[in-house]
Amino acid sequence: MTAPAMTDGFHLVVDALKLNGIDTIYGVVGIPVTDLARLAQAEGIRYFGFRHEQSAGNAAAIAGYLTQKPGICLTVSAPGFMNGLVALANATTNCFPMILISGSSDRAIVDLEQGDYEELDQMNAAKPYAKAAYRINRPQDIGIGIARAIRVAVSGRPGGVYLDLPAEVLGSVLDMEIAKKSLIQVVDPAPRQIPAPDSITRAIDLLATAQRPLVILGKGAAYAQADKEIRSFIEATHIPFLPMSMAKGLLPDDHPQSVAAARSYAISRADVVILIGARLNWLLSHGKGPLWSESARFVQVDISPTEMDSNRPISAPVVGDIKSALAAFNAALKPGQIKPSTAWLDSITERKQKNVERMAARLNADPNPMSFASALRAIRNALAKRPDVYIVNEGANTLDFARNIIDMHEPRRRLDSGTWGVMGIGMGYAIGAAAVSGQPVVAIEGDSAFGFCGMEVETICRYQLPVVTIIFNNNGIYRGDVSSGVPSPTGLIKNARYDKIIEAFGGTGYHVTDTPSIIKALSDALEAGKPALINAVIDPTAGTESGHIQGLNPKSALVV
Ligand code: ADP
Ligand code: TZD
Ligand code: MG
Repeated sequence: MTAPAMTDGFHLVVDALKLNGIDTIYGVVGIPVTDLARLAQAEGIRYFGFRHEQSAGNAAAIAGYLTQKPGICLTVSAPGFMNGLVALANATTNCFPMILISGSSDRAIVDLEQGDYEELDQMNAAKPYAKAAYRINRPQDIGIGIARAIRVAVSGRPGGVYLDLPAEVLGSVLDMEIAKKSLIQVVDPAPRQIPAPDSITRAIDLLATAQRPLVILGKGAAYAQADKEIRSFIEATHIPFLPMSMAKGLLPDDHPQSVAAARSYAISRADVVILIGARLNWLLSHGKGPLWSESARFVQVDISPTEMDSNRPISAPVVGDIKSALAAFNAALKPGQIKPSTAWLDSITERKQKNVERMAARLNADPNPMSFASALRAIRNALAKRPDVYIVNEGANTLDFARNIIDMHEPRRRLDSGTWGVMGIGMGYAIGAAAVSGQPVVAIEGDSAFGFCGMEVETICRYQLPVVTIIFNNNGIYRGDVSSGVPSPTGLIKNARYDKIIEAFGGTGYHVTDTPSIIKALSDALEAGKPALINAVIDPTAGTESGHIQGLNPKSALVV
């Protein structure tokens, strides 16, 4: 009698991922997952090896956002897991689907705290920061464990899932026939969630009473890939729209109905607001005064029922997925039923024009050293004919100015610090975006922000990804030190040559101090389609502390 064919945990994990259409893993290997990555690669899954798990996790999270499939991050136990956990928590906070898969040590030893190699109760550590955390304790449960992780990550409000794989399970051997039967192909992992018809009627009735309606598009709307439905609703109703940062480009920023250039004006005067995939969190001043009017009423379209009334009463909640909800709006709308007043549209146009003219003076100046605005105008000009380019953006002033100055023309092309305002997502997001799209990426980075993830420049060079990183080098967090002496808490080394970092790995570095050189460097780098880094020298006195959110920064009355 011949022995039955056998398989093991490593193979089963790879088989389960492949069966569910997972084609890419981002991670850092070591005990006990080295063979897992090796095997995945041998079996045709793309593997991107990083220098730090946080960046691998950020790449996985943004890949999830862009594809609606969970991005996979693979790490070793305890410290590797903890490094990845920040990215998992950030993904959950931003509603991005990802799965953090970490190897773990011997449970018998971990649970009695007997001091194993890389000992940590990872599943319980992950729980507060993830949408769900699971551990697979037997090889025959790998199929169901991965199926559950996928479904939880992408269904309903997307988020991060932690999946714990003990070393022992990975190495366990199993009869091939039993193993095959244990695998699960998830059917319809993110089912449509069709909103109740009466919730659509209620919302349309409310919008029909509005004189001064306003649409706010959030990154949930971008995630939903309902671009056509959203555009036709906005254009049919003529309601002015305001994109949140990552929703820029859902409709082009130069669309006549965009009120981005008159944001506070439109928000403070709107009488009925329809939120589409945007939360009334700090980024929208919680829907409260002084920015918002007391009397404004809200329609909110969101997949999460508990988002309603979280900060302000929602008069017309529409709970469902945005694609289905907007299709239902479009089907139910009668011509002319929703009609913003002419006075409202005219006053917005007038205000936009005024603001654009005021901004123009700042944008057209060409100071030496460069200001944030002048450098960004140069980047905007270099990108004018490249709507395909993904923009990654972090920093404080670098983030705030770039959000306003760099127009977006395509959906899901702007990726930034998001809901947490976190630093360090830049290189991970750039790698994830390049990996899933194959398109060029321009990462516009504050010099401090870049420092959180800068070593991933080696990863970019190793995989020869078309990523151009532009560092806004103002020698510091918000601003550089102008005096000599002990470095201040916000200061970074003066005149750093970040361009040399990429040269160490064979990429192209540019050191630029004026706007024509930025345009040339960026155009050349995009043309080459190869890893490049532009060190753009910015006036160290130009920034403001905390950028545009100074109001959130408590100041000691006693410190001079
Ligand atoms: P922004 O920061 O751009 O304002 P948020 O991250 O605050 O956006 O809000 C995104 C919202 O979108 C979340 O409340 C989330 O539940 C919701 N969401 C995500 N995907 C979908 C979807 N497919 N359909 C409906 N709502 C969604
Ligand atoms: N740590 C993390 C993980 N996230 C943060 N947001 C911060 C620290 C605090 N922080 C900000 O909020 S912005 C910022 C830090 C450190 C850096 C700003 O400096 P920068 O940008 O060089 O990136 P500018 O253009 O100089 O303002
Ligand atoms: Mg800086």
